[in-house]
Amino acid sequence: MGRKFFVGGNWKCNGTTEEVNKIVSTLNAGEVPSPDVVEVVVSPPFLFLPLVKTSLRPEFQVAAQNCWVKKGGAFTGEVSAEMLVNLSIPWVIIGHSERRLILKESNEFVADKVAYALSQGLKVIACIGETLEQREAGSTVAVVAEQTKAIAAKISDWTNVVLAYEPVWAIGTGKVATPAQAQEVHFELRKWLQANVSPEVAESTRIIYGGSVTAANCKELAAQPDVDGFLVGGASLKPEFIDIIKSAE
Ligand code: G2H
Repeated sequence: MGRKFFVGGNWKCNGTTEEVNKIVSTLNAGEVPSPDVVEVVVSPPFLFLPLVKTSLRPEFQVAAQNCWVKKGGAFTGEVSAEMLVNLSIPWVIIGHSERRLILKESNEFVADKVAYALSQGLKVIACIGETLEQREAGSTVAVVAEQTKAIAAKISDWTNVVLAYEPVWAIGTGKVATPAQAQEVHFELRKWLQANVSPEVAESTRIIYGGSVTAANCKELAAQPDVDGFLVGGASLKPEFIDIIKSAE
């Protein structure tokens, strides 16, 4: 079976109730391909998750942008995987580079979060990607392989994992990876999964691209054989997100 195209919208730390309602209205009115063709998941800040979940068209799903690394308890300011499950939030983004770099989340910590979230029944969008310095040093593939290896060491079932390749130098900068650059890394990641996990997991796991994806550049990226969708930041707050969803066709 082919890999179903996946489009995620990462709203990051943006939005007021009014703005959230406006984005949801735009999404609800948008003409998009059928859910057989594309899986759409939007990720508002925690506070807006219940509002978005209840007001969003039913074929679109929601994701949290993070969750705690283990069972909830005395961890001030954190939100546990159990709480997300309790509120029927099916997806969570883990290991976004903004958390890896600003909040110093290590490969191991991210991998522990992925494993714990999966163990609780959540589906995970696991983010990986190299910095500009690492790319310029020629270590892109080694860096993303190391990040993937940390996750692979802690999970055995990849069914509920989407891998998001997000080069840090392309995030929110307007400097999108070229289709060839994205394809090269996605191809290498699939090869890594084939050699180190299994050919089945390599074949079935969706590897999506994130980093300055827009309506203007998504078509060419989507045409790459190993690009199975997108994780969209800035453009997911705008009506052009509908056009990005349409790139699935
Ligand atoms: C990468 C992406 C969404 P943007 O972080 O995860 O953001 O599309 O704004 O570069």
